[in-house]
Amino acid sequence: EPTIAVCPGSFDPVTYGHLDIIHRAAEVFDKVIVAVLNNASKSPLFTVQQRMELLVEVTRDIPNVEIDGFDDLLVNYIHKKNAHVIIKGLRAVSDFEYEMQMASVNRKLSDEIETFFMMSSTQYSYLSSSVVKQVAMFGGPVEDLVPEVVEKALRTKFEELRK
Ligand code: COD
Repeated sequence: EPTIAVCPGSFDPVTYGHLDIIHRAAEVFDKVIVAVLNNASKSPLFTVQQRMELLVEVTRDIPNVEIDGFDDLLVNYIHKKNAHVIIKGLRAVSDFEYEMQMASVNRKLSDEIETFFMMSSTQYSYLSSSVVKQVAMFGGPVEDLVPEVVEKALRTKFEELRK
């Protein structure tokens, strides 16, 4: 039976930090599903559709990666997908406490699901979607932080918002 791992997140938008984790997970697991949360409580910059489209473009070269959206408890979604593994990236000690809590709750909700943590590559350990949005909002350079399609999408989005 193939091992399916789910990489959940907001991906608003996808960064090189996310891509690094997705690439490395795809080396280890048979299939990686990148699952975009339709999160009503955060107010996202990009729609779920736009976030998924960007992910599709930047993962085109990885054959065992699939992009999907979800709007549910993560464990319910994972059961539906016949997966048993959650992949999370850890940037700094500051991520640890929150992720530990999430992993424990998810464990309580389902004892069939295992959370795997991957350390961020050092060059991306400071990188988050929020940082990217702040830099891009003021027209700063983001080419080292996100792929070109994402850079373009950010520029278009902030131009729209300024109108
Ligand atoms: N380097 C390495 N990893 C990174 C980097 C980086 N530079 N940047 C982000 N990551 C990792 C994050 O650590 C995370 O693992 C993933 O990439 C996604 O990050 P974000 O910021 O896009 O996503 P979040 O943190 O907003 O996603 C939160 C979830 C959607 C995972 C979470 O809210 C969730 O599971 N919600 C579903 C509801 C649920 O089941 N809740 C109950 C659980 S307690």
